[in-house]
Amino acid sequence: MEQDLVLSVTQGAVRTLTLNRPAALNSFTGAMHAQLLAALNAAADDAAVRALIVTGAGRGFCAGQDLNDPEMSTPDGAPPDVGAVIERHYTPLALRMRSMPVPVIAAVNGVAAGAGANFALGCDMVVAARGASFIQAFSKIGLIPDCGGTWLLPRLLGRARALGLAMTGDKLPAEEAQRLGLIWLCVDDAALLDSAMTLATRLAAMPSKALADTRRALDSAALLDYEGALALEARWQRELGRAHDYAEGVAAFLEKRAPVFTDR
Ligand code: T3D
Repeated sequence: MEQDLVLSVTQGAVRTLTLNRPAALNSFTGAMHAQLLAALNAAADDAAVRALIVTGAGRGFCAGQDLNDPEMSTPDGAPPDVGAVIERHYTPLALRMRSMPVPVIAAVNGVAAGAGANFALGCDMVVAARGASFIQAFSKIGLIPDCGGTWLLPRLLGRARALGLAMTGDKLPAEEAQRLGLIWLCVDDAALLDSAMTLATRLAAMPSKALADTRRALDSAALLDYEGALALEARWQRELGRAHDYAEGVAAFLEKRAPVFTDR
């Protein structure tokens, strides 16, 4: 029987996905990747889901690639094709996270190492427990940051801190991660899931399409010059301005009532 390596629970408009291989700190196997991608696709396709939380079971968030996964062994003991593993699993995962039609919050409950750290940092907002930490573990096993790390880290931290963390592979405690601007919020361990749920519930009531487009616009503008970004803003505002949520937002403001957003 297939194990539930990713648990899915929906409360109102918020879906929570929990990585569920606690004995190995929720490290990624091919099977867990497949279940995670399926769960993300299902959340993206379900119009009733308006915000997503990802977290980990047990004491860890995710320790990156499972270094014992049979997928990494070759019959003749030759070196594995790590690039193929990245292309098969991590690239689709990172792209899926970046194209979710709803905001995604990482609730980092414990250590997030290697691709597990960058999976968390690729979410829209990261809330971490005080006891959690982030480790760019790659350099310790002769690899470079992956799962979007080379792109995310310098943008979030600046080159000096990104290189320092990636080269040393040092553990960055959650409190320090918040201070450096790597994550949104660090909270007491016991408050983690409630804090993530409060934030997710708030975002779920907001205009999903505008939030997803905000992510896409910020990422796109990072690759443009100033004029290009201004042109992008005008083009996308034109499109959003024709949609239901803008009309609803303005009407609700003028009528002094709460808006009901439905676009996705
Ligand atoms: O295939 C490729 O390599 C390509 C893809 C690369 C992407 C990557 O993510 S590369 C980076 C891979 N991850 C790591 O190198 C992290 C390895 N883990 C650690 O360094 C430590 O476990 C942590 C610092 C994350 C946590 O340390 P600690 O002391 O809190 O826990 P622990 O005792 O080391 O781990 C608890 C158990 O989880 C332990 O199993 P055991 O002895 O109780 O049976 C440990 O072996 C297991 N575990 C932790 N990380 C992994 C793992 N098992 C398999 N793969 C892991 N990555």
